[in-house]
Amino acid sequence: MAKTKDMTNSSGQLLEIFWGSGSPFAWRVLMTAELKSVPFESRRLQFTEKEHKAPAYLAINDRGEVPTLRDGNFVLTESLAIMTYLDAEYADPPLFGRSSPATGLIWQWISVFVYHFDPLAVRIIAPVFGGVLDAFEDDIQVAAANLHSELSRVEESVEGNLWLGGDSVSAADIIGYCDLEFLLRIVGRDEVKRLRLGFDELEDRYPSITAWRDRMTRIEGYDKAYPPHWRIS
Ligand SMILES: N[C@@H](CCC(=O)N[C@@H](CS)C(=O)NCC(=O)O)C(=O)O
Repeated sequence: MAKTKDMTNSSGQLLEIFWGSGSPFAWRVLMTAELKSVPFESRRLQFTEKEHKAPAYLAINDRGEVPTLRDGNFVLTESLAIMTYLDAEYADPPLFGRSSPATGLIWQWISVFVYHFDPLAVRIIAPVFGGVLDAFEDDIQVAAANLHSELSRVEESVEGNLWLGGDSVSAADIIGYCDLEFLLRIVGRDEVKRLRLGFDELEDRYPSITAWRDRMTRIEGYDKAYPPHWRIS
């Protein structure tokens, strides 16, 4: 039976979500939990203090990555798995589709982001974090061009529908949105802007994506899940 919003687990505890600010993977999970009004204990880990590499955390996530969910004795890693677990435990609103076509479309879009968009985005993000932009500039330009092809597909989809999976917000929107916002934050840095990757003209180039991003900011729990340190810097 799906849980109602005020239920605790069999040990009488709220489930816990371990996360770090700015992680798109953790953000997906927090957005899912907030959208569903899941009662949970927030366990924020400070990356700067290496709290995600502390022995107590490695005991539940031996990769030392966020997010992790703990529900009583049950521990789950991997953001997609956690989103699926939350959807199964807290049915309302369903984020993986109300019909077979909707479920299929949602997974199609999740796959597009996981298998196509994200690997391209990493080809830009990793050199930025590594401080090796110049050495990778040619590859960054190729990755950016391919990312624009992916964004054109998203544009076409949200031109006809409000949401990627159809007529209600779904896991595909959450995953796509968090991944896109993370990329836009990185390509918005001055040192990346000078490469002219074409993300500055987002609103003109992708008006339907712009409207979709705006819709995303109005979903239930959006503000609570927003990465807190992004509000400051
Ligand atoms: N496949 C994992 C990826 C999680 C992940 O890479 N998290 C990053 C933050 S964005 C992390 O914790 N990195 C810390 C590290 O690897 O040291 C998921 O979907 O949850």
